[in-house]
Amino acid sequence: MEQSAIEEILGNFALEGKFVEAKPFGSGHINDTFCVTTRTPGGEERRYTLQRINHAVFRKPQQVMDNIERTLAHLSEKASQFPGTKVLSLVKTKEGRNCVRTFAGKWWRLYDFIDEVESYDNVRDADVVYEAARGFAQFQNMMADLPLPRLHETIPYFHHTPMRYATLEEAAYLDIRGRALEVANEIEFVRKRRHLVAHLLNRYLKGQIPERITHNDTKINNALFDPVTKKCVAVVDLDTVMPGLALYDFGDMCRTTCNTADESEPDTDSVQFDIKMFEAAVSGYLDTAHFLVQAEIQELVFSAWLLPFMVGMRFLTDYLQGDTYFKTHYPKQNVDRCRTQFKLVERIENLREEMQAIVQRCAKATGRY
Ligand code: ADP
Ligand code: GN1
Ligand code: MG
Repeated sequence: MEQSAIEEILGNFALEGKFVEAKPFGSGHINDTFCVTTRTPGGEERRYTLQRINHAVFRKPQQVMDNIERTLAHLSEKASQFPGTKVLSLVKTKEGRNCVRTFAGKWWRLYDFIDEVESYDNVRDADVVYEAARGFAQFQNMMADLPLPRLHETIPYFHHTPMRYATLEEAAYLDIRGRALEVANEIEFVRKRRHLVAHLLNRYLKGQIPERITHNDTKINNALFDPVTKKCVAVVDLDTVMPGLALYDFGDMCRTTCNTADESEPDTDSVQFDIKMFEAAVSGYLDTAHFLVQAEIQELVFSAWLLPFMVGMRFLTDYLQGDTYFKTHYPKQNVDRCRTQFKLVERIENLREEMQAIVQRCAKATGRY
């Protein structure tokens, strides 16, 4: 994108200093993110995070922004009780709005850039995983008493696994790009496990697992860390903060923190589920998420299985539908992504008992059983 076009968009916001440059930033699959630098008349540099909200994914961007504004106001009120926590801060437009819709119909928002932090796409350090789990659990803790009304569902049925399965079957049936044969093994992989897709949802519908306010995208790169203390200091990517199950956040966290390979790794032999990282995730989560009920603790292992399964289905569906949802950087990236997720699923199936023992040990250590 041209620097001049970015400068024009920035002209809508009440930012400090004159535009210097904007660089593409981060490795998110959905929004377009830029790190913007400005210079004040006194010669000081300021940094901002400019994002185009992907409105093909988030059909009601104004609802996303209203959720985020409420979330940030609530987190900021509580931040003083949690020393070291940094809260994202939105830069308003000159008219006092939380985002801009351009004449071209694109939606943009601006945050202060959180400086002196690190983010990782992949981790092999148990201390960092413990911290990520603690950080996401703390986020759930802080959001637990958000005053009503209920947050908007920014993507309806986002973690509704039976719906994700039905969409995959429909995509395979319609096969608009003629790709179904090529991924027949992956489709079969899903079908063999279809009896499991409604398990958590059923427990929720029976009232055994409660609805909470959850982040819903707890990928490790959505947590920011202090490079010196290695503490998780902020949680970003708040577009999907909405009502959900705590277990989805836990499972999604394991999906990226316990995978020894990259999400797009073409060599699935190198995809292992690192049990040490799982132990760190369980321990960080249970040490911090004091609100969890017994049924949630019982299902931690299942959720660590379910999330790679569900995200793998979504990558597969996107491939069948022509790669329109997730950003891809080469032709069959969604197939590689799907295969890494399904390899993780298989690894977890072989480690289930060991994982359950870890949960029991950690639960005991925190006085749960
Ligand atoms: P996407 O929805 O595309 O994943 P994110 O909001 O997650 O977009 O932003 C992409 C990446 O940019 C994040 O993973 C994070 O590492 C980094 N990031 C986002 N916002 C900030 C911020 N305010 N300060 C510093 N880094 C940020
Ligand atoms: C997307 O935006 P990003 O890259 O943090 C996706 C998640 C998937 C993830 C897979 C809104 O997350 O649900 O789990 O890719 N976000 C949305 O890597 O669909
Ligand atoms: Mg992200």
